[in-house]
Amino acid sequence: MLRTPVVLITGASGEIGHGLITSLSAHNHRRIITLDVKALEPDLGKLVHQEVIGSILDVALLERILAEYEVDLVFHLAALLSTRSEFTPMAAHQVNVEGTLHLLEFAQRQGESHGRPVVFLYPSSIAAYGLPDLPTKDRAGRVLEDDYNTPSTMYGCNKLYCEHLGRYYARHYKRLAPETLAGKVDFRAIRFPGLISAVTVPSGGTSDFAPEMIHAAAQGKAFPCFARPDTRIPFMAMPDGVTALLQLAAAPHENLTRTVYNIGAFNPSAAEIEAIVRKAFPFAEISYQVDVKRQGILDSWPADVDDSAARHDWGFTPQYDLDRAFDEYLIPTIRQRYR
Ligand code: AKB
Repeated sequence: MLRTPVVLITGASGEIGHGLITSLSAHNHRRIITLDVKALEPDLGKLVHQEVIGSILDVALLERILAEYEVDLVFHLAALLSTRSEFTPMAAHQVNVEGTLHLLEFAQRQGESHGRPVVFLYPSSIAAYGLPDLPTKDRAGRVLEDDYNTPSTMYGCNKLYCEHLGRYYARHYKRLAPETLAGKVDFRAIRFPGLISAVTVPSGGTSDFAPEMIHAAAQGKAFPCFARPDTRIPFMAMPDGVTALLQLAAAPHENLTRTVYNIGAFNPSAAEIEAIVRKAFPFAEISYQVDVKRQGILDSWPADVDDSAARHDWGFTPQYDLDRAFDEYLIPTIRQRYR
């Protein structure tokens, strides 16, 4: 029996999945299979060929997908984010590391069975960095991919290790076997900054203070911000994040000089975000109730990233700078949403 070629999206009901499914179904001819423990919103569910409800840790389920479909593109989005992972480090390791290992092995087996490399897109994070203190963060400025790779969160450790696992599968898998088995997984990772979506609200992350502030203001809810006003990390509008994943997936393999790429768009402080939000929603009730422990995580993340490799190798160019992101995407869409 001929298997059908498809794209597989894990963690599809999360924030990135939302935009990715919409974009993929509009522009890509492959059928979409999703795998998530949570059901998709009904409107999104209509855009996919099959919605599999289940866990990436369920090997039997992955076997069934392997038997039925010819997967040649994977977006492995399933993960527990940084704040959530600090409360449940064992669960984080299971989902973020063991889950990724299962998916890499699944992609390897797919590649071996249909004879073409499986392009494997992995959203890593600025959490893979760990700056030891604020003076170092100030001095470091725009960090390169290989600098400060000493994360201080479970999530960051998980992401950094999975970047290495992906590189291992792509370049060195079973290197002592008589035949060459590496290269069946074409692993490509993006270190995402905090993503801000106008249509979904994040949960379990530490960069969440920014999207939470905007969504709370639009709903007329008071927002006690858990980050200090001078907190500065990189952010990006969700449509640019989704476009970046699709662009990297489509990039010719020979153009890629690395397996992991930084991407950035803007990096306002919490106070600068507050000022923009207040301009749009003058009655916003924003105060600061700093959570010293979560702040410690934010302080360990870089203030900005150097994304010249992504710009050079696969033409990454964000469409939304800070002003455009707020004026043309976030504020109008969010206003509409809570009308
Ligand atoms: C988080 O805050 O955990 C995520 C991330 C920066 O990866 N949004």
